[in-house]
Amino acid sequence: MSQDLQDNLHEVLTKNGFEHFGWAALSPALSLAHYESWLAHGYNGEMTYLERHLPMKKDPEKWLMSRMPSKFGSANSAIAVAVPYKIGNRPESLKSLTIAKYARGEDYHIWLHNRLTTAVADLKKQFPNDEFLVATDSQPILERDLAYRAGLGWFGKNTCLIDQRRGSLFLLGEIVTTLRAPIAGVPHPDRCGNCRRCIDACPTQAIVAPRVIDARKCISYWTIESKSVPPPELREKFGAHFFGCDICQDVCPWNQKVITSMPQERDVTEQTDDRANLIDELRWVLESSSSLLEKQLERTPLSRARGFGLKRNAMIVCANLKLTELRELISRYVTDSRLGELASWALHEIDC
Ligand code: B12
Ligand code: SF4
Ligand code: SF4
Repeated sequence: MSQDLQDNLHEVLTKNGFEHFGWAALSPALSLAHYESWLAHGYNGEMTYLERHLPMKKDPEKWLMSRMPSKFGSANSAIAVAVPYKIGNRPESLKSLTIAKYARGEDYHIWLHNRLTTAVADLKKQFPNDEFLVATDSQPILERDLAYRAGLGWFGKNTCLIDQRRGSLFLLGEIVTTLRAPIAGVPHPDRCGNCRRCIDACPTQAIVAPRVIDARKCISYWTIESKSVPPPELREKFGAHFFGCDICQDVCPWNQKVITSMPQERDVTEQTDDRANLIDELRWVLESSSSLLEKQLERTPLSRARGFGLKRNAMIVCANLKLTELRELISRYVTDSRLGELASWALHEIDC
């Protein structure tokens, strides 16, 4: 890549607020075998779209030919970006619930996508004969693999991509392009060493081996992705978690400085004086119709769980924190075809 090209790209990306980025060829992914074995074990649970994505992840160039105009040639590389979470601006209605840090504001599928799209508009001015496609968890790309090869971090034992200075509390995005990028990033060495804090701290033992998560045991999966109800033996391990989980990142030594510099939010448990607010918020979730919840939480990551998932999550928190104040409200769900069993379990947990 010529120095001019590199300088131009650098200028456009920094102007658009990116400061942690790198280049990688689209393929070959280094961890495809790991991904295939993960799917073969069934660790993806209900996320069957990850099985459908396998052929596209194996051969991204071929698949991208159908997504990008071929008059510019074929896409062969990508700019990978890592962007810190945007914390704050929680929905007014949900100030006290335990929500993963990445989800405490506007949905990154919107704000990060928009920021990348603006950068692409600038790139297009500088490189009118090339094509660019924006992705952030929106295309069948092995994002951690691409970012690793672009030199943005190493694969932690919690599977997250970690950077020595920035930790892992960041999101990944890509600009796939027809621009030739012969200089790939330099992959980070593994800096986990003998540490296993994340593995030991996971309340559900979802990290079944270093760098392998069984999503079917993971709180993040159950509270965000799943369309079902978790098995009873897992529920009590969710504690106060309402949406997502950060435990295996919060305990990571590489995140300690980053966490201290973030706006501090108290996680609400039964010990805090925020209990009344927490109860009000859970009451709002359980009382509102699914369509109202989805409308009110539109443009936030929480909308992904839909009304069903939010009510499911609320009942588990109520049970784990023994919120007797919400007993009557939960009992209304006992005859619900999807949530009935969970409601009965929650009532039992609250009473015992
Ligand atoms: C499915 C998914 C999940 C699932 C499964 C996660 C998992 N670890 O398997 C669930 C719902 C549990 C989940 C949870 C979370 N997710 Co998620 N998730 C995804 C998604 C859509 C696909 C990931 C995937 O393919 N998983 C399958 C496994 C096999 O792959 P993997 O987890 O990426 O792990 C790779 C490496 O570990 C590597 N690897 C492992 N061992 C080895 C060894 C060698 C030698 C090599 C070379 C590679 C290697 O191979 C794997 C495949 O590339 C990506 C977006 C995307 N399109 O990639 C986001 C993504 C991974 N998630 C993200 C986030 C933020 C989260 C949460 C933090 C959200 C939260 N707070 O609740 C948690 C973190 C939990 C965790 N510790 O991973 C970010 C991660 C950013 C980062 N710094 O790494 C991503 C990249 C989304 C984004 N665009 O920013 N997620
Ligand atoms: S996100 Fe939570 S439940 Fe999932 S592996 Fe990490 S600590 Fe375990
Ligand atoms: S907690 Fe330790 S083992 Fe886990 S990702 Fe961080 S450094 Fe690696």
